Amino acid sequence: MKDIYRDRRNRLMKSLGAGVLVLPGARLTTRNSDVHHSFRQDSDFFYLTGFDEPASCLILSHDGQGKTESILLVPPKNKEKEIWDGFREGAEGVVKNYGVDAGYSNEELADVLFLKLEGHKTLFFDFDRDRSTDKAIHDVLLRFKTLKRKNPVFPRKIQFFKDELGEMRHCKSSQEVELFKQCAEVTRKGNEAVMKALKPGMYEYEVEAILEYEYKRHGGTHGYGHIVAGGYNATCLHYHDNNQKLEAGTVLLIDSGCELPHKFTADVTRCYPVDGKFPPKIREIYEIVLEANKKAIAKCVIGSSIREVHREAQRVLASGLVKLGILSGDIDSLIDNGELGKFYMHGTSHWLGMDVHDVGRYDEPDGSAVLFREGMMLTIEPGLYFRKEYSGIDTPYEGIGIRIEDDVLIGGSGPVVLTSSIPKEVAEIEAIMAGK
Ligand SMILES: [Mn+2]
Repeated sequence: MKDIYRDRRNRLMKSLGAGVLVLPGARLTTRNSDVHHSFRQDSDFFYLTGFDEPASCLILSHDGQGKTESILLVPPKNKEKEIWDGFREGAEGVVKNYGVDAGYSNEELADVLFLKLEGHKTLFFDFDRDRSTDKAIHDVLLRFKTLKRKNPVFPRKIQFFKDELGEMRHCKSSQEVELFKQCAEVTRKGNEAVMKALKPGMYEYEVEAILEYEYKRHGGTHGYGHIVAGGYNATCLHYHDNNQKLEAGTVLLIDSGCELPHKFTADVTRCYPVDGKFPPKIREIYEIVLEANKKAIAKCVIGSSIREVHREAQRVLASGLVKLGILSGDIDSLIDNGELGKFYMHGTSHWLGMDVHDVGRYDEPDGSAVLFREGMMLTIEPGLYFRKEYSGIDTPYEGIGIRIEDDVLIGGSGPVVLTSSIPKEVAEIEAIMAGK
């Protein structure tokens, strides 16, 4: 893996050109009192380093002739701190084990910045990632500016690099796709365990515990908060209370994905009947959403776009609502005039990778849609949500919320559904839940 990270750093600097780049990692954040939230490294930082300790900083430089240098500033070795909080690589460890050219203590940031920025005309830096690094950059530039000696060469130009890095992360290599498949497989195991355990009277948090148990015992965790929404709760798009009892005759919506230590995460939504059999009214809605899911997936080909995919999903959903007699009129008009939006109020897709809502642009500078290229990964997640409070329309489907979400790779010869092993056909789900 060392070589992968080094290669990414070199590619980034070669695409940016001459200059020096500063990228802080994530810090621990307080949960309460002196307790911290569990640490999650910043995805950009991890993508370039593979390094998982908090309060670290990466400095990359490129001399414009093709020579690059990588430096990591990390928590210093400290016997007492390590007794309490665990092992630290320290400045020497990161050179040895993470393939950077030099390591320093993060306490030396001000001086290392002064040393490493000198001689460079361009600083690649995104403000607002980390307040104290913002201040360190401000202070070091001020230090150069007020230097007594004549004309020191220091960066007088600051260039944001988030877009260039985002472009790199956007198209996944075949190796990255393989890593992602591991997330999809553990997520499948979580879903399978839920299907086997689900029964009326269980609580949403028990289902959440099953998912987390499967992810944890495979070395992972959740890539975002589990949405475990029984019955009516599924009409809340990002429901997260996960504390209600599951009733027979309802459906449980699970939107959850496993993140593994390489930081890729799956993002999958499935709906399971609590008592093992889809009630007819819910099934009518389920089949419409499933058709939208499949037809939208079919549009995931090179040269298409998230806009086209979304339109396709919207058309299927609007047609379905017309057939059920809930909406009436021309399909495209129902989409454009917001009628469909009363029941389908979110997008169909987002990019997917090391962040569940991954980096990558959605629009070109001229306002046109970014077209699919090989290696892009996205979600397909159409849904329908019936809540009079939102729609102002009485329907026989009040309280039903269905979403079916898969993770799709834009392949050279068509869409590759990376989560295809997680059942979504009604018959298949019912058979598994019946123990067949
Ligand atoms: Mn999603």
